[in-house]
Amino acid sequence: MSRIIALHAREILDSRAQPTLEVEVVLADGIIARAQVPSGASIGSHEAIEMRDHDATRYLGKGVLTAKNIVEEKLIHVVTDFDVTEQRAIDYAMISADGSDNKRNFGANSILAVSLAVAKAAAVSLNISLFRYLGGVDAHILPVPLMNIINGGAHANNSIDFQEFMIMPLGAANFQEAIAWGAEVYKALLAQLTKRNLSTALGDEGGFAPDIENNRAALDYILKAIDDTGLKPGSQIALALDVAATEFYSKKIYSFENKRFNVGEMITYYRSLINDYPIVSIEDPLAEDDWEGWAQLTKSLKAKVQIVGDDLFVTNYKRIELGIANGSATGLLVKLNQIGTLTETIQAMRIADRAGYGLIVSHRSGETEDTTIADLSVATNCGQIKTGAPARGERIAKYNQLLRIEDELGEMAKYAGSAAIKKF
Ligand code: 2PG
Ligand code: MG
Repeated sequence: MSRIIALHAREILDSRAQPTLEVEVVLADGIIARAQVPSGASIGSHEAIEMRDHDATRYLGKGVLTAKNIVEEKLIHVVTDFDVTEQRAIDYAMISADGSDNKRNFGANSILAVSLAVAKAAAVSLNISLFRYLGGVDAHILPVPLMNIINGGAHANNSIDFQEFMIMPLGAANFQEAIAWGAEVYKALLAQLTKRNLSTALGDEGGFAPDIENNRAALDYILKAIDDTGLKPGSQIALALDVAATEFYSKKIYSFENKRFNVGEMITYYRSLINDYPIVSIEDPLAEDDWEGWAQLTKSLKAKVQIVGDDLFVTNYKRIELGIANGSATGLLVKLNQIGTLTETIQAMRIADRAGYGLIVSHRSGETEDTTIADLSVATNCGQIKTGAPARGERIAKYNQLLRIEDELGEMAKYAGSAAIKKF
């Protein structure tokens, strides 16, 4: 038993030179644990609200000193004297103190930073790993990494309209091999781009951001890179996309590559991509409020690919329930800061899981060295994690943590592999 006695909050930097919040929880037994929160670029309009200073004289208005003060002056009174293992009660106390439906009063960043630091402090206090604390005795499945190796859309200033082109090492024997394969393909892609005099500059998530003609060309480069490694596209390394289609949707029309598509034409376009490339997962293929389109697309493509809702669901159980009723998507992207507490995130995952959805725990494009999502992915046995390229410190921090967890689990560790993709 250990009670919370203090909170320290700090404005730190994320991976994009933008401030973010870090919080330390102090327990009566002297234990201190720290968590840091990430931040998105392609933010869904239904996400919980980030508290920013809007003081144009600092950090272009993006400072988080207000959030820091909320933690140290308001949330401290909410969490003081709770036993650190009372996660659910602590999270709901913060939710009710905020009092809004989207955490706009205290900010999802303030609340989440405390929520995650509390969980980490509890694990330290109990002297067990975070994934074991969160997941209990059955936590043992290492997720398939969705490694984003070509960046476009809002994550890069290149010519590619889709946001993320990812590889999934489905056929690896274990997580360690999955990482090795991912890194080998990444290096082979670097060589391919270099050979063609294309830019090897990186986007926000560590993937390359070359100026290439179109989405198909990006997929072709990745296939060539896989080929160069001697691995088999499809069975060993499959492909995944995050279209982030809200970014190019307006008035019922999707505009990209200088063309205009209605929903029916989008479905036809995706069907042709799926026929030509070993794509097993497509995230946000349509816009965040195009419910009708999502139902239509899910019906026609669910037998072929996992269809993942990110901006659609924003890790919010109400929107997930709407989606289940509406026949939208077959997978949930899980982002802690879209909803703002650990408890609500786990609830959202459980609801989606019960409906048979695939689950992908995810980073944000603006990240820190915090590795909580790695532990969460194993704790929930969810089978998939999306945390960027196998490059850049804030991305590999998560992959390296998963390597440590695999090590700690030893013989008990099981790599999700192709079973991670649910069949419909
Ligand atoms: C996404 C994420 C993470 P952002 O759209 O899935 O890859 O991007 O954090 O910018 O919303
Ligand atoms: Mg997304």
